Amino acid sequence: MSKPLEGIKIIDFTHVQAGPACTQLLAWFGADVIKVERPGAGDVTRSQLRDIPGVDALYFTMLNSNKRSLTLDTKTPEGKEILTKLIKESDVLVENFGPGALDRMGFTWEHIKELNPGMIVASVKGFSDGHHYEDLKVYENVAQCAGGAASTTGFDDGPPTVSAAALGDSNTGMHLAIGILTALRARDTTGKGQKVAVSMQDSVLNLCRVKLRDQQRLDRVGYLEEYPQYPHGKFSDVVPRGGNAGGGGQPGWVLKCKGWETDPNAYIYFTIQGHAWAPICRAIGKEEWIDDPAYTTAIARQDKIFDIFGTIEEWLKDKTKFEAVDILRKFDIPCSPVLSMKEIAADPSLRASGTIAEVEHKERGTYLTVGSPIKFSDMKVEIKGSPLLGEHTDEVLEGLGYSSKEIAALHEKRVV
Ligand code: CAO
Repeated sequence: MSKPLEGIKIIDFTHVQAGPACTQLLAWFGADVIKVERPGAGDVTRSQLRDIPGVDALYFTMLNSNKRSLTLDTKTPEGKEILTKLIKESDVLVENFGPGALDRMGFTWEHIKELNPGMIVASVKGFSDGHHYEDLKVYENVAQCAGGAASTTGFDDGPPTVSAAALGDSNTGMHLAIGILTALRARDTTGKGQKVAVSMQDSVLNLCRVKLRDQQRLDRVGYLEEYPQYPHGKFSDVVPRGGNAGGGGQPGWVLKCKGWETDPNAYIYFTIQGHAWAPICRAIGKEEWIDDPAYTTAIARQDKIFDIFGTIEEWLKDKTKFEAVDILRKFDIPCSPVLSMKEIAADPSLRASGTIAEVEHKERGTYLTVGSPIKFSDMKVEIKGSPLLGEHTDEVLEGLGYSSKEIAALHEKRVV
C-alpha cells in the first residue's frame, strides 16, 4: 500500500525528543526521513538511560522508527559538501539544535533558500524568534514551566508541578509536523518553500489555553467555581493549581477504589456531567438526591462537591477500578480506571489498534513502542525498528552519486 508522504525527502537534523517525534510521525506516513548524526556518537538518546549495555536505548528506538541513519560531520568541508547535495534534492530540513547552531554550521535560511528555493526548513526552539529568552537552550520541563503548565498543575498546598506527558517535547513535535504539512501544501501552489518555526513555550501554552481563559475570569470575578478552592478556600490574583479538578464545566476528581491502600493506581476518574445527575444517583444508590433541590442543579451541588465525591468513594470501597467502570459505563457516566503503564503495555485493545506496537530491532530484539495515535481508513501505519548509527550512510552517499572509493575515503577521514 503506498503512503501519502512517499516521495517527500526529509533531512532530519533532530535530536532528543521534540524534533525526532515530529520526523518519526512523518516517516510513519511515508516520508523518506534521513537522520543526520555525528559520526561515532549520534543522537545523545542512543546512549542515555540504556537498559542493555552497548545497545541503542529505548529513548532512541521509540522516537526514531521508520528512519534511515546517515553519519555526517557537517563541520568539515566534505561534510558541508554532502549536506549541500542533500539539501538540493530534499523537500524538508527539520532541526532542533540550540539557537543559532544551524547558522554557525554555515546553513542559514538565506543560504538554504538559494540552494533549493522549494526547501522547507522547520525548527523547534525553546522560545520563539525575537522573544527575550530566544537565546536559551530548553528541555521539556523548562518549557512546561515557561508555557504556563507547571504553575497551574499540582495541588494548592504544593509547588508548581510538571506533567509526565511530554507537553514540551512530543507536543511541540506534533505542532511542527502540522506546520510542515501546511508548508508542503502551500508549496504545491506557490512552488516555494518557507521557514516553519515552533517554540516549545508556545506549544505548551497552546495546550494551556483554558488556564489563560481562567486568568481572565479570575481577573473579572475573583473566583473560579470549578476549582477545589471554591467556595470554601481562598483565591489570589493568579490561576491556582487545581489538583485533579476537571478543567471545564463538569466537576471531576480522582476517587479511591478497592485496594487503594496498597495499589498506587486503584483509582478511577469520575466526572459529574450535569445532565447525567439522575443516572449517577441511580448508579451509586442515592436516588433521593435526584429531586432534592439541594442537589439537583450544578450550582446547588457546588458547595458540597467534595462531600458528594466522598459518598461516591464509599460506594467504590468494595469495587475494583475495573468493576466500578463496568457498572458506571452502563449509566453513561464519563469515567476511566487510572491505568498504570504496566496495564497499558498489556492492554489488548491498544495492541489491536496498533497504538502499542511490538517492533523488531536488529540488536535488542523486540520492544514495545507507541504507534500512530492517528488512524486512517485507507492506510495502515506500519512501525519499523529504528536504524543503527550510520546504518544507511553508504546507501545515502551512493544515492548522491559517490563512488565506493570516495565513500571509503570519507569513512577513513571520519567525515561519515
Ligand atoms: N556534525 C557536526 N556538528 C554537529 C552535528 C553534526 N552532524 N550535529 C550537531 N552538531 C553540533 C551543532 O552544530 C552544535 O555546534 P555549535 O554549538 O558549536 O554550533 C552542537 O553540535 C551542539 O548542538 P546543540 O546546541 O543543539 O546541543 P546541546 O546538547 O548543547 O543542547 C538542547 C541540547 C536540546 C538543549 C538544544 O539543542 C536546544 O535547546 N534545542 C532546541 C530546543 C529543543 O528542541 N529542546 C528539546 C530537546 S528534547 O527535550
